Amino acid sequence: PVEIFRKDYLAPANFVTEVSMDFDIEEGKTVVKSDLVVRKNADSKNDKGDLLLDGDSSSVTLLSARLDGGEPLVEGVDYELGDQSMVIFEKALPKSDTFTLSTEVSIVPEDNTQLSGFYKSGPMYCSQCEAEGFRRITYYPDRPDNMATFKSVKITADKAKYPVLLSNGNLVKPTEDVGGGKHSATWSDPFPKPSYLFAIVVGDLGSISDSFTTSSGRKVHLEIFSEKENVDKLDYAMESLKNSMKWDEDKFGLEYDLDIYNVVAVNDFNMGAMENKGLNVFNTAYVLADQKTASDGDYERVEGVIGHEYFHNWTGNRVTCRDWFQLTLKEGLTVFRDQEFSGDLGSKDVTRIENVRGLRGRQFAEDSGPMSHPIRPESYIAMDNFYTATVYSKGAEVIRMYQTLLTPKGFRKGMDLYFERHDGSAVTCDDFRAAMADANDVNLDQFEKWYLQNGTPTLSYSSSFDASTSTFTITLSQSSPTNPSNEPFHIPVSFGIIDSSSGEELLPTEVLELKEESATFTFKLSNVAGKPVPSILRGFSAPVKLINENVDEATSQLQTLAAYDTDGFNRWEAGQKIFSTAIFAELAEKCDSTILDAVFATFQQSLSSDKLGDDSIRAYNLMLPTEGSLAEDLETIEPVKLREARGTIKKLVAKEFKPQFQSLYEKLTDEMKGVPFAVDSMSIGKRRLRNVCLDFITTTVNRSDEDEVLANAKVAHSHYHAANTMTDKLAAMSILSSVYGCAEAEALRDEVLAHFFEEAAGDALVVNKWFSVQASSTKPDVLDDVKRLMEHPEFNIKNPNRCRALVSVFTANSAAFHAEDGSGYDFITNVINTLDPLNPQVASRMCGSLIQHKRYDAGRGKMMVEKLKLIKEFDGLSPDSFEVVSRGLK
Ligand code: B3K
Ligand code: ZN
Repeated sequence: PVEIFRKDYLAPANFVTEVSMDFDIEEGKTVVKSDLVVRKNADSKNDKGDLLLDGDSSSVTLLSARLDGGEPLVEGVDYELGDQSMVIFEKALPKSDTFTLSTEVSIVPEDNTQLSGFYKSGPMYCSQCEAEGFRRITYYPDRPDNMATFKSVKITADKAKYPVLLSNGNLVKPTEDVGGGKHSATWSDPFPKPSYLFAIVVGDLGSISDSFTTSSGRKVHLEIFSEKENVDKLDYAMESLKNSMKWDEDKFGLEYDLDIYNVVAVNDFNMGAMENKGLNVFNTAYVLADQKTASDGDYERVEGVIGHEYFHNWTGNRVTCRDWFQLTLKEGLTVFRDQEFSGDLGSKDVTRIENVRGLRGRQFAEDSGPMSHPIRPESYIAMDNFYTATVYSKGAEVIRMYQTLLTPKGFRKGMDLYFERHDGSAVTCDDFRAAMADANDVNLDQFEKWYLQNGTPTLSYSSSFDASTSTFTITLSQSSPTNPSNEPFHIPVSFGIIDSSSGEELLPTEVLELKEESATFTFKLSNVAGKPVPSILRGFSAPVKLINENVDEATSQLQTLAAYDTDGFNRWEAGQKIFSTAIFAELAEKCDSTILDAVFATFQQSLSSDKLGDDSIRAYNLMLPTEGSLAEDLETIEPVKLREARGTIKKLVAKEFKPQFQSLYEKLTDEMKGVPFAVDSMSIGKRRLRNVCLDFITTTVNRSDEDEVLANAKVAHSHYHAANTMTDKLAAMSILSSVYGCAEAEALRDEVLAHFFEEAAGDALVVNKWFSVQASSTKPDVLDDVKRLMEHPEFNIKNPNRCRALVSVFTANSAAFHAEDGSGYDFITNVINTLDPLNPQVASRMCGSLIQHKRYDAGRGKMMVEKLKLIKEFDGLSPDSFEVVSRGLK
């Protein structure tokens, strides 16, 4: 495997500027003809003028190649073929500055299990080209800085089996019969694009359509396709699409540019969705939604991902990346845009809390392990490994910091300048930063450190108040414990001050800029009644870990913030910190009444007052931090002990507040009675809060008390059967899936699982949930269940959604996956052995479950390393898995 470095970027010696393609699809063989107009690049610093084309020889068979319509080129004389390339020698190229290369290749989409390139998914064919899949369709300079106009894409296929023929852009020649039971259609995309945005879809599909009139009055035809039986689940996606189009006009003045916007839902897909120009392809999980099959979380994801792919039309497609190292240029920015969109349509605070929970759960872990990389990586072997939480989520935080530093107005100015300068080109993260700096006339040189350095910085603070002069002093310091050689970052710290006794805000939010290792800021305060308490990093203004050096006061300060902070995010955050302090104390067997009292007081407050935010916020305030985010603050992770410690605190809370949870549960049940199903913030909030109550009500305090186990199972069982939403069903079923130790309760569990499966009636997304719920059970024998489920007729390792629903969900079930006997590690190693030859992209993600070995105790660490070594020796291991495993062994 070859490692590619950012510093080695060279513009190509030749560009393809115009493309005409012809796909002739037959069962078992698709022939692809391409005419590529090539222009020599006069500015190239390449010393050789050879025409370099990428092509994956394991997928593409070259049938012929000609230049300017001449005789077929001869291998070894005019060109050479490598494993991954075709090089046409400079001496064979015409002398003119532009010429045409015509190639004919064949591919077998039916055999493509990698789901990269052109492949078959059930009754349809579809493509996935990002990052480097186009080279599995034909020979081409498959790099994002080669932008070409795909002038004509002709598709021919069996008419009866594949009535729908789609590609990017506009339909220029509608479907017509061509004889032999076949028909064809021709598409043309007027906007130059890199090959990774190319798409083709062929199938027997149903659709819904609508239209959107842009702010300048152009009517755009919108159509969303899926397999026919799912057409009734497309309405929410369509609504979300129209909302996205409107939002981008209002917020950024960005209008859609083609006459058609097509979206296709595909069952076999490696990731979430793909922003191909005018023809988005989506994993069904992010498009289909209806009351019966989708949870509130699913609806949120549909809205978010539909928005995300739509927003790429400007941030990604109109302005794209010069090379793959710049991926965060489009991904970080587009995630930021979809987060803002979701926040504007729903609740800002809730969206922020959810995004930060996600960042901490996944990105912080990535950044502290062997896959840690800057948001703009310096090297890669398999680019697909770098579609990471760091590039996406931390990348979005970096974009958010520009906005925090420059204000939303200044950020908008920067965006405008970015498009003014770069529309239609392939650029770098430095170009983006320069646009932000120039539009606002500020210096953002130091800000580049966020692109250059990896690891999560620590931000510590200490504060004091001099009552005699009413002066508040705060000192901020930064360091990078995982990367001590890091130089200081430019960190925006949103900051305010709350009075501990009046609860009043003594200082409204200000943005402090920390550029040095350490800096001190002072504030004159007035009307101070109690102690001024600093509220730091409001809205989570930077992706750092925050540490309060005033240890003695920490808990009381957090209590003030949990009760009075005007910043919704920090109010939630304060509660979370109180809860983690208690859980860590319990883990160290040092949990005392001071911290427990603080935990109880925080719960009491959230339970008794509905003034601290809407029901969703209340729900989040009543949730303990996840095992994943707790693990991030531990030197050595002992997953079983961590689960126990968290469980202990949860039981104490459950016991203390059972009546309150019960009455809140009942109150919400009454309020929801007879109200028609809706997915607005209010309805979602009520369901979320009620299910948090359910979770505490059914928390078994004494496991050996069979009566208690049974009583709790009965509560969950009735909740399940009374439920009329997927959210409620899932909440109850998850609780039941962890029930054991009482035969009668187990019978209720099994009945619900069987009922759910039957009711799913084969609906793939619902069946995925059925697998996931069982894989995340806390039952001691969960691995046996998972192994049994691997043999279930509905399990299919080749379908990424199904595979992740069972296997990846199990690896995230930390205490079970990291079982002391190493059984979880054995299991995943076997899965990787089977999966890697079929689908390296999905397999390499699974290798990720073994690479954090340094974070675990010695016994576990050793076993994980052994497995990594074993995998590295697998015959024909993919470059994807090789890269992750090698990093894991470094
Ligand atoms: N750009 C695609 C991701 C492609 C992943 C390739 N392995 C989806 C997105 O971020 O919108
Ligand atoms: Zn994206």
